[in-house]
Amino acid sequence: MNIAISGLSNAGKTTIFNAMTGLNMETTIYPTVIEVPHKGSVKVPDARIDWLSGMFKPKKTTYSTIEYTDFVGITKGDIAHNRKVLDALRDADAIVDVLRAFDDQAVMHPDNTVDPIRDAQTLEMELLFSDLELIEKRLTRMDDAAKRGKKPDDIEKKILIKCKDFLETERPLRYLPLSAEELKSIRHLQFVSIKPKITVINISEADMGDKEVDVMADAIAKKLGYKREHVLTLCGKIEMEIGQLQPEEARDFLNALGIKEPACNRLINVCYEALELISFLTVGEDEVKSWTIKSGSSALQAAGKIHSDIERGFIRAEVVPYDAFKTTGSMAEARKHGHVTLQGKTYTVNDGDIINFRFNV
Ligand SMILES: Nc1nc2c(ncn2[C@@H]2O[C@H](COP(=O)(O)OP(=O)(O)OP(=O)(O)O)[C@@H](O)[C@H]2O)c(=O)[nH]1
Ligand SMILES: [Mg+2]
Repeated sequence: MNIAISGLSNAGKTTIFNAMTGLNMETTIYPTVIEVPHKGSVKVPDARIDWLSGMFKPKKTTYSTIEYTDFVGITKGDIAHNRKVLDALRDADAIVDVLRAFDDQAVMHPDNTVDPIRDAQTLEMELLFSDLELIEKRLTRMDDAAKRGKKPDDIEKKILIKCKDFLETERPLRYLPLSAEELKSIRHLQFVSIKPKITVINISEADMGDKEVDVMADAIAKKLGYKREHVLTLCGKIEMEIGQLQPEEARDFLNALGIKEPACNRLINVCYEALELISFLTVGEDEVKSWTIKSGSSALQAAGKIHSDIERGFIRAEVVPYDAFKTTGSMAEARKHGHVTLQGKTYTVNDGDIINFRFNV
């Protein structure tokens, strides 16, 4: 899973990237110039994998991973610059907008004042403009080709016009209902406003724990039409410090500040929720591993995630829910208590299912 961190310059993107990854990229009080985006991978913490690993003592324990990308800021009205910035996040599964809400005279704001709602609107509009530009170019190219005698792809053209009309009402494509077929026919264009969006409000150290912060998050969610759960508040500066600490020290620091959970974990949870992802688990003496799949996936799709051979030769999936397994303590006991079931290809996988695939190639 690839998550792109986006925002205006100096919003705290790199600070938050560091907080999420534990890396230590340079943060500056002026807009940064980098040619290549920062990338960093982190493992997705999963207490179930911790426990299963302790139990099976496998040679290898593998957690799911998330890759974060951090690049330069989006600039209001600068289509050419934004094209470059947005091209770097075309592969991302979701966009995290960082909105500046912290006060610091020393850190310049591209629009001079701190106003997270305005900035959220700016960022959304720049995504719309970028997608509109892409559609217009594509339509012109199709018309030119038609003039040269090439038969236009009427289906694609119709969907492009539908998207264009929607964008012109100033709404991002993620809210346009499209059929699976329509989505497939425009996938190659890699629209940016179609990607799920998560918002991080970067607050001042002094505002941590302040009720006003929740009021601000409510207002942003309402104004932009975001799900409230997809709007997080955190103090980038403090979270970055936490990210640099050893786990033990981090825990003491979090306790002292009254922070229940570090923002890196909170953001991962929101990403899973926003992208409708779940995990299934495989266990054994060799490896205990977590696999990330779309919620609603079938056993056959889960098998394909592991290997195309397992998908092709699928016979049955032996499934035991993690909680049931944990209470019984062993596969034999789980079986005895009837927690292990045999499922076919169309079984809908649940979060936390421990699956053993029987297959034949
Ligand atoms: N006080 C305070 N300062 C912060 C916070 N987050 C970031 N900053 C400061 O704001 C400045 C900009 O932070 P960066 O993380 O470099 O911002 P950016 O969005 O990556 O900026 P560009 O890459 O230049 O677009 C730095 O001096 C940070 O230390 C915060 O939560 N509180
Ligand atoms: Mg930066």
